[in-house]
Amino acid sequence: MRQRKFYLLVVLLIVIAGISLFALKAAKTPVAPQETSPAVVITIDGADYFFKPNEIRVKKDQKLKIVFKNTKGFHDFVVDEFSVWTPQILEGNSTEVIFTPNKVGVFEFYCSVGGHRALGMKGKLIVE
Ligand SMILES: [Cu+2]
Repeated sequence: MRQRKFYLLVVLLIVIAGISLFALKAAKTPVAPQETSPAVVITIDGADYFFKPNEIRVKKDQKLKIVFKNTKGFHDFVVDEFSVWTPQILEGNSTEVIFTPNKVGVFEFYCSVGGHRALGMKGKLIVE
């Protein structure tokens, strides 16, 4: 009987130790891994009906942050191949989009509002 009590005590201690270790490990695990690679920031102005600059040259797999500033009209910034699509914004506002071009080539960026693309509101994203 005495041996049985001792056995139960040992099992209980092992269980408590296990729970404590698990709790300690859980507390030390970071909530989310931090994104460390910095983005190259490119500012593009948009107006009726052009982008400035209208040519961007970047490196493949380099993270980009496009800051799109609308200086006149109602526009957005779109690159189909990389699923980039900012909100459509009013004159005087700006918006941002972050993406990483993962293929080499020349891709068109454009404004998807009305017929703006056909009116010349487009440019080239050159990925090298
Ligand atoms: Cu536009």
